Amino acid sequence: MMRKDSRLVLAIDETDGEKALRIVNDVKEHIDAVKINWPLILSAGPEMITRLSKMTDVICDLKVADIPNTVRLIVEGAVARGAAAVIVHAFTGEDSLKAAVDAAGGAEIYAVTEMSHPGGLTFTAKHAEEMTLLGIKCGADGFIAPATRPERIAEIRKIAGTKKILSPGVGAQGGSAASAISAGADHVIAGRAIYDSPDPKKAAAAIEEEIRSVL
Ligand code: NUP
Repeated sequence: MMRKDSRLVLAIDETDGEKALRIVNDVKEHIDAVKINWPLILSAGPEMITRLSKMTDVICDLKVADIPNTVRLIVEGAVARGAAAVIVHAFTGEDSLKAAVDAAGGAEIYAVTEMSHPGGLTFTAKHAEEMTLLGIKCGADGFIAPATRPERIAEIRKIAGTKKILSPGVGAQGGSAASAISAGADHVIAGRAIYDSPDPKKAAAAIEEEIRSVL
């Protein structure tokens, strides 16, 4: 189970592997986990999952969207490399989502509900509540909900109950950490606002402080 201390997760989409490791090392006292996505895995290799897992919990944001057998293979591969959690899509339906939960073992599965970018309104927003219900039915540990629309975090929280909510979209996408936490997020996810900053440690500390101010 992920720490719930600063309530901040760093999305490390920096594509230079060594730089990514330096940044995570620099900010690790301000974050509960690091989230790794395809850009870093494709540029620096899946061994980044293992290397980062020696520093903090690693959430693999693979947004898995496939048939159950493929979902199982991907989730098993991420967990074997040291992932503490894997993010999957929920629109694939009950069998695929259940396959992710079954394959995770002791790791956590987070299902995407409504995506944070403007295009997230086209399809995902219309089915976010249903996808949350499906996630609960399948035994997901939590959900991804948009910091760019805190009112939607509040709606998803009503359905999610005590399940965890992680909210991306803080900073570069215009969302506020304080608003997301106040709306019911357990953790906020911030990427560019930290790793693209001239002083990532200071940027992470500032977000941590903003979160603390509304707790
Ligand atoms: O709805 C989502 N929005 C989103 O931004 C679901 C996500 N997983 N993400 C991810 O969060 C996105 O892929 C990126 O890795 C991170 C946000 O990064 P930034 O906008 O803070 O730089």
